[in-house]
Amino acid sequence: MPSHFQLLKTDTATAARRGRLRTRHGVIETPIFMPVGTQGTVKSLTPAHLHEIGAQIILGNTYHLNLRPGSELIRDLGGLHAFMGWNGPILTDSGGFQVFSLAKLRDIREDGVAFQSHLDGTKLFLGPREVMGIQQNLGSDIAMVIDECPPWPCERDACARACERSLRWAKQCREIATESGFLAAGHHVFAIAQGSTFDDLRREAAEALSALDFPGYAVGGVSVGEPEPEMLKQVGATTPFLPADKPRYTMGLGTPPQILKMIALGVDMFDCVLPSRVARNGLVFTPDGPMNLRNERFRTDARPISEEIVNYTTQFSRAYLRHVTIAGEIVSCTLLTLHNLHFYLDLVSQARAHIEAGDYAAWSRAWIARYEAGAT
Ligand code: PRF
Repeated sequence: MPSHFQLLKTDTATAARRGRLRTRHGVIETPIFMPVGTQGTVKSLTPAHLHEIGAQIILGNTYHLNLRPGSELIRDLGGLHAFMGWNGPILTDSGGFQVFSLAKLRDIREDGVAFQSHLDGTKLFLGPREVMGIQQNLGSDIAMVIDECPPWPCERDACARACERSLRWAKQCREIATESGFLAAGHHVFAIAQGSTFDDLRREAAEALSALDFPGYAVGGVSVGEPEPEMLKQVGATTPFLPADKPRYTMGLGTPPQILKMIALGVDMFDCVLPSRVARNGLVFTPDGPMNLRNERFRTDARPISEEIVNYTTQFSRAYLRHVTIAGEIVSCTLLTLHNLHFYLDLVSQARAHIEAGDYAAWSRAWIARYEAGAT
């Protein structure tokens, strides 16, 4: 059993796990949701808010932070933790995925991806050496390898080539992190298993990466446009072939029910822009489904968002929250983001308690049924 990850309990009815992951900036209780702070800030919140809602780890992004303000600048100012005033753990994505979704004129080569910045068109290149160097400059507690995420749908041949390239890049990232002392200093590097909708390619990727003995593993290439049953199938085709004693992370998802379903498949870590992004549009989560506060029916509603959930935002009436949202007041983003991220963190905290209690399957089934019955 590796010392950085401890499996405290494995559910008997599902593949859900309760674990504990040690990092240079503290311990993470899993399953966990990680708020997204792409640009060195979780949009509209301060680190004090993040502590208040119980965030244990947040995400940063190599692609964005390297373009602006630059990873050397962040390194020279003490690393990302000091730069942004967050002293808890930080996971950074490697940037490859963001090149595919954001950059102009990208060119995948055998040694990495050449692209033009979406900000000013500057020509740049990211390969294993570059992404590990940037994440080392940032001081990431968990650095991700560079991978190629095939689009959905994807031809089998193209997917197999993307998997081969991703495996090669993962090996190189691990070697670089070993040579530079990054791994020995207690930073973790997670590999990413691709394979799109092809079960055998997913299994091959998971097994080949497992043999390389990474501190943790991600399931990549899911939630890229495929329907939910397909997404669950892909995760289910990957997790059984990852080492049981290492943390597992599905990148970039999902809705509250999807998170509970992924936990049942043995996933320990999640990140998604959904709760923070929709908050900036007036949408809040409740145990009875999402609620759009812009709706006219909340104009005079004196009740809080939810009677069952207590956080800073639930002291305000729906009528007030609707008013500041419709008026375009900045505080709406802060209050609604705080609520939504607290909702996600509270959900995974309940999941942890139910895995410990041994009733995760029944609890999550009932939770999802109520959420879906209320969703309009
Ligand atoms: N790879 C990386 N980052 C990601 C993804 C991926 O496949 C996804 C896809 N769900 C989101 N973010 N490196």
